[in-house]
Amino acid sequence: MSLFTTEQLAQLEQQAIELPSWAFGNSGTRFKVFATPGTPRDPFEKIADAAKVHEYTALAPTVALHIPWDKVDSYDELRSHAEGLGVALGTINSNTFQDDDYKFGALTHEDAAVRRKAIDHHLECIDIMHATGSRDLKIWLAEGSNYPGQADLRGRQDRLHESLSEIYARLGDEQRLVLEYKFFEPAFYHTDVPDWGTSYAQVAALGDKAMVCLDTGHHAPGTNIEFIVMQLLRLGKLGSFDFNSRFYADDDLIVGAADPFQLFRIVFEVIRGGGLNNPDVAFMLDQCHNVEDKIPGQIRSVLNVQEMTARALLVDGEALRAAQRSGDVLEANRVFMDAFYTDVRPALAEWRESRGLPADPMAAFAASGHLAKIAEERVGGVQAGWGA
Ligand code: AOS
Ligand code: ZN
Ligand code: ZN
Repeated sequence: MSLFTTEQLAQLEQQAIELPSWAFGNSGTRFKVFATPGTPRDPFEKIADAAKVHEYTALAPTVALHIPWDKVDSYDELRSHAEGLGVALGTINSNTFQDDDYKFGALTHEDAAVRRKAIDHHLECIDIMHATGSRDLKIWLAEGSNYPGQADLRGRQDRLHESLSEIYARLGDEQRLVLEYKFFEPAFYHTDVPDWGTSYAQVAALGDKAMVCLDTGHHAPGTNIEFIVMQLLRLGKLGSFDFNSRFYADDDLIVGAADPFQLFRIVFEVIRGGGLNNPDVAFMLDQCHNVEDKIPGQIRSVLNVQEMTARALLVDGEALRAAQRSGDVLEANRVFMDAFYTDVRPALAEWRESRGLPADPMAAFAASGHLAKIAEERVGGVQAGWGA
């Protein structure tokens, strides 16, 4: 007897997680970036690596790009390259955090010329989205200030609205803007989009095609993230997740590694709020693999999301509601924890095999010798990094 019902298996089969192209490049801390042989040298190779993750798991059919890191001469060519490998191009991430001009802001800058440059960058991203067939433009802003008094907080919020309005007006009918929030870093006193409330206020003022992006690493320690997930779903404004895990700050570690229970609680609220396999809610990863191999790092990540989704699907909703209604605190908690403590791995392995996938994608990938093969093939050129 399978652990899962047919309906639960159907949910698991539909699950799709978007991979970030930058996860396949070399990354590190401000102290050192460790290079790995075989690291992609261009966006084409990053997509080939992402396609491997999908090949072994059937969980990652799309790849998010970052502009300018993934700029190419022909997006048609990049698109057919991806399609030829069985994946599609996904979210386009903008970048207004690397130019000297943006030292004091981009979309919020006091100087109209700098704002113009930042807005134009986003309009270029929308043009690229038409070529790549992407739906979402994801905006994360590195804007803020370090010292009290340094910036006019209110003026910046007003300019942000004006800039976003111009970008929003350029979106096609099927396109969306997702605005990510982050409570600190690179600025340390204030950030212009620090929390879900600010992101919500800004996107609500734009219209239906603007949504909030929730990066799990962008909250103060102790924040109840699943509550935010519930609220945004309730408001119809949860556009996407950037999944990763953290111990201290924005660590960008493998999702589910630091706190699998938190991931379980988040996915439970996603299911409760109708967000699972709902095209309006994109599941993306936003991670860096500093010391571990990148392709298996991504395989581990999507499997972690799948495992916690499988566990969350096992919560006995009726029993939970009955306990909640009758005020049976300990029974409600038992029902919830029973699902969390269920080891779904053997059942998932069996189910994968029944679909022609490897029972253990990590082991199958390791046995394929693919990492050694790309290390040998990808010589010459410059390895991609977080930022190139
Ligand atoms: C930055 O902290 C954000 O998480 C961004 O989503 C992302 O890491 C960056 O934009 C890479 O594209
Ligand atoms: Zn992010
Ligand atoms: Zn981040």
